[in-house]
Amino acid sequence: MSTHPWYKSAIIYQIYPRSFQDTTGDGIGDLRGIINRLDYVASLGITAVWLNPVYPSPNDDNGYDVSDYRGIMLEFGTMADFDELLTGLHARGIKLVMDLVVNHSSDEHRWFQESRKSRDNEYRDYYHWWPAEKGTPPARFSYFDPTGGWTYDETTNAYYLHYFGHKQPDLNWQNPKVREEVKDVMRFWLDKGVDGFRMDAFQFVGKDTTYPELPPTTAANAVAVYGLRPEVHGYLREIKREVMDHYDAFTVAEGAGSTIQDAVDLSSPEREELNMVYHFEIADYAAKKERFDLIGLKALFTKWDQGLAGKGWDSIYLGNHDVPRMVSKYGNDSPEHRVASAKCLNTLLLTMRGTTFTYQGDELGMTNVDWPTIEPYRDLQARNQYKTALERGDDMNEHLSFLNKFSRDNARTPVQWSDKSNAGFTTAEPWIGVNPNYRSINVVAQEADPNSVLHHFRQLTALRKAYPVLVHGGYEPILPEDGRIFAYVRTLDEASLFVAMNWSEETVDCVLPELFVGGRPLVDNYGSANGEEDIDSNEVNYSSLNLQTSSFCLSPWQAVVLQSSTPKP
Ligand code: TEU
Repeated sequence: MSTHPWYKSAIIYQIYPRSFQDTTGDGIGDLRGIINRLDYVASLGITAVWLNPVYPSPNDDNGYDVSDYRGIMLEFGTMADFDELLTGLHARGIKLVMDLVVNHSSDEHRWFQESRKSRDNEYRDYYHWWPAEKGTPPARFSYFDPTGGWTYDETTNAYYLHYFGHKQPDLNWQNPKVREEVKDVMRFWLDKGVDGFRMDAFQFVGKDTTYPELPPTTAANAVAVYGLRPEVHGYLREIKREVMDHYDAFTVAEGAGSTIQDAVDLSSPEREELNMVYHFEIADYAAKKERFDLIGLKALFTKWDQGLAGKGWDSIYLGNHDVPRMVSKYGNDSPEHRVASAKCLNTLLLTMRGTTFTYQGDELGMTNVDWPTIEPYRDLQARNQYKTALERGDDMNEHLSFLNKFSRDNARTPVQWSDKSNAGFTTAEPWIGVNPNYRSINVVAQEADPNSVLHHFRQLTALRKAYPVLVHGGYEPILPEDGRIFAYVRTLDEASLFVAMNWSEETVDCVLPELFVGGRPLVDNYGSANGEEDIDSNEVNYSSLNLQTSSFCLSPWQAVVLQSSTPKP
């Protein structure tokens, strides 16, 4: 009997409902769409779903601007649909993690509508206000508003603070009433039976309400300057004690502060704050470089693993709704290498220590888009960045190729279900364009192909469930200075697995640690899986692997998981 809490071994699948499946013919995904696809979701072998926000919202930031924390967005359906979804997931043994967006609300939330009415309104202190007679407020950065983090509001002649868009005013967490409201919202969903929360942008909830001058801030240093003020730890402990301790549910905060110590403080069990962190260092690392460097990337994985080992708990992810498609960013999305490299990246995700998160479509190897103009972009961040670049007089072709690589919309194109019109996502005009490669990259095609990214993904989830060493075991990097091979040994008691991946387009030789000479491959992305996901009865053709000597050969983007020659006791 494992003494580990369930969320550590959870295999989480992230659903961005707007782009998952439309059933009402309005071009927008909905809860019924997810309900209709539950058998597919379960077939992936995942054990939990993280649902991006489904609450009522004017959708300035696609649901990250919540106008009612206890409702369901009209386009997505009704509370009855939500209840049916939750029941359907639980019936399949799948947990549900909600997105909790409480650093800010929408400016259309009743609290803000009240707050802006007058300076003595009972909701005034739910938000951060700066009276205009004090002059211009001290500069604050906004992720989405190029004019800055304060917006002037005429009604009361004052500015309100927003670290994100101007329709996303930041809540004032120093006000105990705000914290009570949030705890009540959490209880509302927990009482319905949800199994956890992903707490959006939570590291930013603490603010110094004397509003001092702060160092100049950009996206690059916003976390260091604004993130994780000391009081945030207290807020988290309050939530844990007063809410989470009364349910079998977990919390993960988006963001992990700036240092490993921050992450340890947030996620170590003794401190009673969060159950795990979700840091940005790996996602941000590759975002900055034209072609990232594998040695650096491996060093980051090692740093985080070793920093949290035995102390805290990490999330493992390469994709989400805020970053480009993983196969385009870390792999190689050309027709020749897409399949192998997507499988390779999934091998990493499902063999690292931590709780693993897969973003919808990554189980298919969906890719970035390639849009020639700004018109198809929907994300307010992309549109604002474009406007700013235009005003600055930047080379707009260059800027568009930047957006093609890095925009959040890359991840938000609809899930590619089939080669039918609009990829089977909708019968109407989709809210955001479908990636034209849906004709070849889609679920129907991959179900029929035993060598697809999809079938390989299922092999990996089965593997992770069968080998707890992959979740809990120690991690020892092999060949850390090699620029093409990403390899490590995972060890737990007597169990030992060797993961070796070739992150390049060349054939390379890889060392085979002694323990694995004569060992057995459990998964190989070059082997034929025959559509069979049961690891033990899997008849895989591993003829390409010779494991009899102290080195072996890996083909381009080949990724294998090997079991040691000494059998597990
Ligand atoms: O993202 C917030 C967020 O913190 C990121 O912008 C982060 O700061 C950046 O990637 C650091 O490099 C969350 C949601 O995931 C996003 O979709 C929302 O737009 C945003 O919060 C506002 O709610």
